[in-house]
Amino acid sequence: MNAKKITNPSLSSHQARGRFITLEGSEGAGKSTQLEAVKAWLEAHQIPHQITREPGGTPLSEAIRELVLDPQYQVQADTELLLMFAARAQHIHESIMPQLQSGVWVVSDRFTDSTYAYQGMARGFDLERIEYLEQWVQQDLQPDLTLLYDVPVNIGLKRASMRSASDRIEQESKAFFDRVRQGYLMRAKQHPDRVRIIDASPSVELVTEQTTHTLDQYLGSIQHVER
Ligand code: T5A
Repeated sequence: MNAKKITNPSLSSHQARGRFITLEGSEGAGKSTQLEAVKAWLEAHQIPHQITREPGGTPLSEAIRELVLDPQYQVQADTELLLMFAARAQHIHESIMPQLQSGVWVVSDRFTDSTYAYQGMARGFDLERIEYLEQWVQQDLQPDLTLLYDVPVNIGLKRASMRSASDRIEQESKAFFDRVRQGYLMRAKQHPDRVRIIDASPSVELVTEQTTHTLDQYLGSIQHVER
């Protein structure tokens, strides 16, 4: 499909002053755990920030999250994809863009790379459809930095199972999550300037070291450009 350029008036004057950082990875990769390390790093650098997540991040988007992850519903693939972008549209307009425009850094536990990995690669959705929705909902908005926590699927699923009851998507097969992992690695290959792969297999402490090192490098690179 040829994605037609769609004008979205509330995004057209996008001038992000804050930075947009996303954390990605398959189930149990340790994103939520590492979010604490990212928060501590931002606090240590006295950077004003907002921590958020997808699907979610606003009252309406959190309500959509409840619906889309609830195992009691049979959710069609189209419905799942559209709900992810519906939640995202609200999140961007109500929270992400206003924060970025006021100079606040926004850190999101998942964003559109999740859609490419889960709905695209794992469910088998035509990636051009996702690109179309992405362009519609996000216009020019892309993360400045993505930390991709990569872990073998069996380790991630074991960790996730120890944490809490499975949501609807967590009940998918190992083959599904193999495709999710490959989808993420493909995204990293396609966006080498933005996506940093972090080996999420070792202990929390070692993964945290990689996280803070990557953030230090990123800060160094933007300070160099701004100088
Ligand atoms: N989704 C989302 C889509 O399909 N499309 C989309 O567009 C979007 C945005 C969201 C679901 O929605 C899907 C993807 C997801 O299925 P979620 O809660 O954000 O759900 O995602 P989950 O991956 O389910 O979150 P998890 O909590 O399972 O994974 P995390 O956050 O990666 O892992 P975390 O930090 O909670 O850790 C899990 C357990 O492992 C331990 C932790 O203590 C915890 O018990 N752990 C470690 N143990 C050993 N060594 C380490 N290094 C560890 N790091 C963490």
